[in-house]
Amino acid sequence: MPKFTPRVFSGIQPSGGLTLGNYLGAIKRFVEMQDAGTHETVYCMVDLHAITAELAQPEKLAHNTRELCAGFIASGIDPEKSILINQSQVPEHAQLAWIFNCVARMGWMQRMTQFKDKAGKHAQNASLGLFAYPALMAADILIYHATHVPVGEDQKQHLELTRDIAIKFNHDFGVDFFPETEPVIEGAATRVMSLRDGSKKMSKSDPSDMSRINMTDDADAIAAKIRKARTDPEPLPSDMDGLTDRPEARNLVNIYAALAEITPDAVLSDHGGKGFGDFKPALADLAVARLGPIGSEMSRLMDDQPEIDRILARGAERAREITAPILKRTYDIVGMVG
Ligand code: AQP
Repeated sequence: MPKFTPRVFSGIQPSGGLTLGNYLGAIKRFVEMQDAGTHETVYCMVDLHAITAELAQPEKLAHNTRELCAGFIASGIDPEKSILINQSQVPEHAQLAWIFNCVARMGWMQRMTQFKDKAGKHAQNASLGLFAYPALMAADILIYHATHVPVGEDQKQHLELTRDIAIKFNHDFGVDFFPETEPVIEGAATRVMSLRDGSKKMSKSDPSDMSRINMTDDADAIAAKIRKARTDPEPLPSDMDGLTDRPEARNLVNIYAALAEITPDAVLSDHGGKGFGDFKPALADLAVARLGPIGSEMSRLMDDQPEIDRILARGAERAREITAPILKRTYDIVGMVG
């Protein structure tokens, strides 16, 4: 008998509209892991994380949280099969995070590249929450004793920190209480790049809307963004080795592969030798066929916000059946009376 129930946890910030990067790097994998039926699955809108970058925007946060919930469901997350929650409705996440703030070392946190990227040159002005973000993320995962976390490649370092926190806690208290969670970083699109700059990740918060495909974009917007995506003048090669120094071309091939559920090499065996004048329309057709129905379902779900709120309230109730006892045991281990 394994010590820990096979359980998947992952989350997405309601810090803007969902992008194709979030979909291919995260949500599509969430659905596959849910449907595989091998693990319990818990998926989360991490609103406490979203406020680390931008706080005083209450209407926007509430809208983004409900829209993200609609995006999860429209993409195939079934709130009966998976536990679907909004982070702040399950208070044990933040309660465990405080303990982990006292486990994690300053030196560990200072090495986090996402903080450096997001705080940029203005680190002194960044919120304390942005600095502590990875400790809250560790709590999100470990409050479920999650064994697996599907994420995009950018989250690899945070997953390593989660393991370090679990190991230190277990070691310091002489227990075997938190699991060493495994990241699941798989597929052709674990790092979808900006359509305007092949060296930058596609991101919700990029100031240029042309850099990303939003899951709510209509067919014309998707086609226009792909048509205008930055590329080079060379035709596509016949294998992936030919894309080594061509990040923008490689990005479009990877996106095609992930959407078509084939390998990048299979894309090149069909399209090798073609220029972007031929390849981009084929990619646009595929993207519209795959994403269009999700976008329409999202807007249909958004018309019934009370139903979204009911789904989240029910998800929080189910989640707390797992998180409350784990927090209680953590408090007992730490020596908190009560
Ligand atoms: N471009 C991407 N390619 C592959 N996976 C991606 N993810 C995000 N962007 C890409 C994955 O989506 C999940 C949720 O990410 P998040 O919203 O929690 O935070 P993020 O990684 O910071 O995403 P964004 O879009 O860049 O948000 P902002 O702009 O607010 O910072 C994670 O599993 C992530 O790997």
